[in-house]
Amino acid sequence: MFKYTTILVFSFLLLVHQTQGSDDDGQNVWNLFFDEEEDTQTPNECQERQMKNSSVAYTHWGRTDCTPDSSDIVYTGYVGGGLYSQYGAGTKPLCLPESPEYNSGLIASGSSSGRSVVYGAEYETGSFAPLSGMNNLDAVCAVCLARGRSTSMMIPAKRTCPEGWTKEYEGLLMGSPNSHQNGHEHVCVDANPQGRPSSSANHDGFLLYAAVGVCGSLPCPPYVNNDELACVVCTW
Ligand SMILES: [Ca+2]
Repeated sequence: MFKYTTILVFSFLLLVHQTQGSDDDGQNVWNLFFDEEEDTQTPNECQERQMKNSSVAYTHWGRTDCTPDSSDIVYTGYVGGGLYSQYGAGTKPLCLPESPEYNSGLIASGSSSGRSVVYGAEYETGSFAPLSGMNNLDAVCAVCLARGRSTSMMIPAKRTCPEGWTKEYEGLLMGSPNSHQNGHEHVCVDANPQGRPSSSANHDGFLLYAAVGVCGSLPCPPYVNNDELACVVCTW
């Protein structure tokens, strides 16, 4: 039965090829089964060419450098966002450049009234022993360009990337505590963070706290109640 079915399918494809051999659709059907290439590039060469033409930017939170031999610095800056104690403050962390440019045509009163107010960020790690020395330092950042890659992702609660992905950096998942009015996004801050030099004054602003997982709707094991969550940023 299989033998006759095979002959029947082969005859049909041969007919398609003969009657529509010059037609693209017919050729595509033929190529699908017989793996004929329309050009001389192998699939690997084609993929390599596409990858060389692609690149992706990601933010390296907590440091002003990028992964050596993997990514190039686009710009460095300071982490910023909404004030921790204000409802409605911005919830997405910003990587503000070291050299801002202002448009004089779009500046009015110099007042924060009726504006969305952006603050610098501090690490709030006074009660988190591994990074207690960073407490109150202003958080820095870098935007990095990963050449030859096309996408990036942050994986919470991981230190390693899936097979085939490039690890850009690993770090500590940080966010805002439950008690703050300004609940902001979690970010993956480098495991060896830097602070802006001479920025240890406690100004507050957009605040970064270590994030922990809580058992319940999160299964334990494998998660551990109240343990700080790692994170990793990967590119492909
Ligand atoms: Ca502070």
